[in-house]
Amino acid sequence: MNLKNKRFLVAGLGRSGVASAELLIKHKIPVRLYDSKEDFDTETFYEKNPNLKDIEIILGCLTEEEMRKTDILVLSPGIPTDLPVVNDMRDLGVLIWGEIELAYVFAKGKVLAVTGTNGKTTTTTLLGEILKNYYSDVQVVGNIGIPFASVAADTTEETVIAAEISSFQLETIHSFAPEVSAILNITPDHLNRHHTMENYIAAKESIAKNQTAGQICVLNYEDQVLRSFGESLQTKVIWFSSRRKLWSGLYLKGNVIYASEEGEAAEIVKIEELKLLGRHNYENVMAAAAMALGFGVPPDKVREVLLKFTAVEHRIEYVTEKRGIQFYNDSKATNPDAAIQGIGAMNRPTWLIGGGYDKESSYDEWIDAFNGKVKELILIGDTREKIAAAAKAHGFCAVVMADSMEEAVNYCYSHAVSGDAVLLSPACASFGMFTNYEERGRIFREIVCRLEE
Ligand code: UMA
Repeated sequence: MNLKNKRFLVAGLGRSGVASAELLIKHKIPVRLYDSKEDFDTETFYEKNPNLKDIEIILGCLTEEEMRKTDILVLSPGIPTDLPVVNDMRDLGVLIWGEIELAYVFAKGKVLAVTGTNGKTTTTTLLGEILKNYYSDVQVVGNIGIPFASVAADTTEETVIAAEISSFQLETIHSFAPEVSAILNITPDHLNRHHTMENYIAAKESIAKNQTAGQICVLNYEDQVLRSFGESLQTKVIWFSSRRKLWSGLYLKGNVIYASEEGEAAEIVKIEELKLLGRHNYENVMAAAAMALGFGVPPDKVREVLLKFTAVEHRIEYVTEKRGIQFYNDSKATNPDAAIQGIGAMNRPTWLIGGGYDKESSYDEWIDAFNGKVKELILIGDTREKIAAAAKAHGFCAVVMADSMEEAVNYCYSHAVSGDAVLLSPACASFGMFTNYEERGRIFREIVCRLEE
C-alpha cells in the first residue's frame, strides 16, 4: 500500500498519539490529530511537542465531514475500538490501525513480542537485556512505556526489537507478525473494555495470527486456554512449564530450569542463582529464555543475563504473598501519574497506601483511576488531609489515616483477606518521612517481610 497518498487521523494525544504523528511527519505523510477530550489543553500540548506545532488538532465530536477526510485512523490503545465514532468511521470504509500496526509497517528489523495478563513488563525487560547481551542494536518498546512508533524510524535491518504488547494494542493489528511471540498467561482482566473473556482471549491470541510456520510462539503449558491454543497453531510452539517436565520446551524441575529438545535436557540456571523470586517470576524467566533461545541467542549468553537480572526495584515490585494476600512495592510512584499506572497494574481488590510530601499535585485523576479496585485508601504523610478531601469529593470515602508506614501496613494486613493485594503507591514524594523513595520502599518491604503468617 502506498501510504504517501493516505490521509491519516491520529486519535488520542497521549504518548502513542504523539509518537504516531511524529513518525508520519518524518515520512512526510499528511496527518491530523484528534482527542475526544473537549477541554484538552492544546497550548501546552504544542509547547511540549514543538514538532507537531503546525498540525491541526480536532477536539470533542468528529463531524461526518472530518471522518470522510480520513483514509486511516490510528487509534491509541486507550481508545476502545467499539466507540460509536470508531464504528462510524469503519462503516465509512476508513481503515482502523493501532499505533503498533503503524510502527510495524514502518519499522525494519525483527520483532519479538510478549503479551499475557501478568508478567509482561518483567519478561520484556529481561528479554531486552538478554538480546542486548548478544546483538548490538536492540530496542525495548511497547506497553512498557516507550511507544514502538517512537523508535520505528531509527530501526535498520539489524535492529532487534523486544516489544511488550497489551490486549488493547493487539485489537488493532493487521499485518503485525513477530519473529517470536509469547503469551505468558491469560486470566480475567480488562473486561470492562473487552466485555467478555472470549474477546479478551481472542485479542491476546491474535499476537500469533500472522505468524508463519517458520516463526515461533512461546506458550505456558500450564494455562489451559493456551494449551489448546498451542495445539491448534501452525507456527512452531515452544512450551514452558513451572509444574512438570516437558519432552520439548523449558521447564522447572526441583530447583533447576532446563531447556529440553526431544528429551535432551540441558540445565539453564538454578533458581537459587536467580535474583527474581516466586513461581510467577520463574515462568517469566523461562518465557524470556525460550524466546531468546528460539531466536538464536546462545545458551551461555542467556544464562549470563539471568544470573544478574533483578526485578525493576520499587516499580510495581512484587514483594511476597502472606495468607493469600499479595504485597507490591510501588514506592517509585512519586506523582499521581505514576501512581495511576500502579493501581492500573493491579488485578485484585487492593488496599492502597498513599500520601507523603506535598508537591501541590492534583489527585483527582489518580482517584478516578481507582476504578472500583481500591477497597480502602490508607494515607500517611503531609498530604493525607488533602488527598482525603479529594477522595471524598470524588465519592470515595473508604479512607483511613495512619501515622507511620508500620501502622499503615499492619492495618492493611489485619483487614485484608486472601485474594486481596496491598499496594504501596504513594502518588507523592517521600520527603518528610523518608530520605528518598528507595528508603521508603525498603522500609515497606522490611515491614511486610516481618508480618507473621
Ligand atoms: N482518549 C480519547 N478518547 C478515548 C480515550 C482516550 O481521545 O475514548 C485520549 C485521552 O484524552 C488522552 C489519550 O487518548 O489524550 C491517551 O491515550 P492512551 O490512553 O492510549 O495513552 P498513551 O499515553 O498513548 O499510553 C498508551 C498505553 N495506555 C493504555 O493502554 C491505556 C500505555 O500503557 C503504554 O505504555 C503507551 O501507550 C506506550 O505504548 C499503559 C497501560 O495502562 C501503561 N496499559 C494497560 C496495562 O498495562 O494494563 C493496557
